[in-house]
Amino acid sequence: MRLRRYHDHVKLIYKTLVARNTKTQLHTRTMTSAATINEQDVASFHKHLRGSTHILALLGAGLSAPSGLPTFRGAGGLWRTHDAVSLASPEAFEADPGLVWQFYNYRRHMALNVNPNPAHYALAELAKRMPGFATLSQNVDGLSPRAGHPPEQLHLLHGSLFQIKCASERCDYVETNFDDPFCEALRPPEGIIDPTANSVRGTAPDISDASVSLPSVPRSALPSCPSCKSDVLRPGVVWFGEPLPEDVLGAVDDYINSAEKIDLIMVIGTSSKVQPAAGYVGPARRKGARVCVINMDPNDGPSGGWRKGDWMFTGDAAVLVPKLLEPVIGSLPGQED
Ligand code: BV8
Ligand code: ZN
Repeated sequence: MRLRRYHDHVKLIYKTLVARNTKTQLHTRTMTSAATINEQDVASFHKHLRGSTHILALLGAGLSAPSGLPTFRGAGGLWRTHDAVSLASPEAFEADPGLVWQFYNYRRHMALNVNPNPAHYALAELAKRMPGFATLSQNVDGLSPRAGHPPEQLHLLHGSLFQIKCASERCDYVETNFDDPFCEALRPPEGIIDPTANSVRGTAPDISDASVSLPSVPRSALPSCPSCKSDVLRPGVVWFGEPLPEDVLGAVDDYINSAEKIDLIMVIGTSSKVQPAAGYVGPARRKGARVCVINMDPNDGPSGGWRKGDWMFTGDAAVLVPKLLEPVIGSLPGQED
């Protein structure tokens, strides 16, 4: 029952997100940096890709950075005076659910006001053309679904900003929700800068900046669960210290255990610091996979370290992923040379 409800919700998220996105065409990236890549490495990678049937991709916040979303590391790691990781915990929600909701309401608003980038589309295209391809995403921003990534080949390891559930562990209420703001109590006060408005993007401080005053939101002002009515609603994401969704873990294990061999795992835009997500490189290697890391920072290697035959492509995922997958997906619309 719970599993079917979960899948119904995921499907609903997809339909809504894809519908939302067909409106806006692929648009030029906001941030690109010429990637200094070695053409020989690209050639050897392309040769291996052409011979591959079973591929995994492990995604992190760096994949969505070119769309304009902050990562967890660096500047994005701090929301007001709070370290994002500390806000993403049951303890923080217990202590101040209003503050944690302001944090997630802000991230929902940001995610709803940016678009997938060519890397999201390239991975979605690979999934459509290669049944043996599956994506393990740590991202909760909904951009892979909006890029039309087939849901059965996309495993959201850490949930989604657009899934809402009851905060009580005894209640299995879940809903799909794109309201922005999530509720009236979270509507930014008048005169507060909207960080997604083109006119101000990145120019004026917004509520993620502690210098902008933000009224506190009492627990009583937060929507309560329409099912058990005994607790408030919370974001449907996996917080630190919480287990990953059983059905998602099950689906990923099924993929790995049923694959006779795995040819390749692409580790894209992640610092590989969070477990168990980063650790999937291990079982993939044990199934024969070669590892390809795509990251802006050459120091952010795969969990478990480098092995002979691994590829490291340093640069912007939005530039590199379409280029590296070209032999299978061709060039994306608007990317033709
Ligand atoms: C659990 C959802 C157990 C919420 C997230 C083993 C060892 C040590 C610690 C642990 C361990 N096992 C478990 C732990 C504890 C913990 C953990 O891993 N802690 C870390 C900090 C050490 N793990 C957990 O708590 C997990 N749960 O273990 O439960 C359990 C079992 C049974 C019963 C009870 C409990 C749950 C972890 C999930 C937490 N939720 N997100 C939210 O989003 O708010 S994690 C969140 O942070 C993201 O989802 C992601 O996973 C992580 C951020 O990492 P990245 O995505 O990699 O982003 P980051 O900013 O770090 O890096 C960006 C990268 O992109 C950089 O490399 C940068 O160079 C690159 N980049 C930037 N721009 C570009 C680019 N690359 C290419 N192109 C660009 N343009
Ligand atoms: Zn409930």
